[in-house]
Amino acid sequence: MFRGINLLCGLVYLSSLTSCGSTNFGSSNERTSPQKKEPADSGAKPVASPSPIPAIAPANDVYLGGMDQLFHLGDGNMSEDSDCYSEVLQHSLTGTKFTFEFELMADSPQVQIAIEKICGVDRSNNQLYLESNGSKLVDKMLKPNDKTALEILGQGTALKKGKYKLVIQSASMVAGFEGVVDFDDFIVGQIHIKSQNAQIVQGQILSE
Ligand SMILES: [Ca+2]
Ligand SMILES: [Ca+2]
Repeated sequence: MFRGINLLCGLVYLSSLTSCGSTNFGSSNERTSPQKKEPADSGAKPVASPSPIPAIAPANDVYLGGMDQLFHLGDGNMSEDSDCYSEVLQHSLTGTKFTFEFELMADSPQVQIAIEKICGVDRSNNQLYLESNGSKLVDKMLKPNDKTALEILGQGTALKKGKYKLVIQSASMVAGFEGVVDFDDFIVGQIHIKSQNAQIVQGQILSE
């Protein structure tokens, strides 16, 4: 599973820039458009991640992807009054769903996980979960007031040796008069994992 990090495929970004120029999106507003049910999962395979993702050395205190990499989720279409607009624009769009894989090399009685950088969340139904062996250990929604550090696992949470996935999915909704599907655009980064005694090995960082 953990064979390395995929490099950026620019196709996703280029196609979204093309969409940005379409007048269909002129009325999309992440704050004021009526919210509707998300469409079913497209079943897309993981294809790319932002480039280049720095490799990190295994340690018991790591930032997945390093300290400096920020990940832009969404579709690149935002109104200027959407949260954190100018900062989100500075980061290349890479997909609507991110999976951060890591492996805990031993049982640990205390593991902490936090997303220390998050900006641009306008909707209340962006999904976040921590999964291992098909079970969701944490399952929550990213909300507009999640602006600074977001605790995923608090101090004192025990985790077993094994592979884990932290998944973040941008919320979609139908916006404007033409029924265009819009995804909430926001950035996340500084995904900080600490364990009391076990080394943490970064796996792949995937986007869809
Ligand atoms: Ca959007
Ligand atoms: Ca947003």
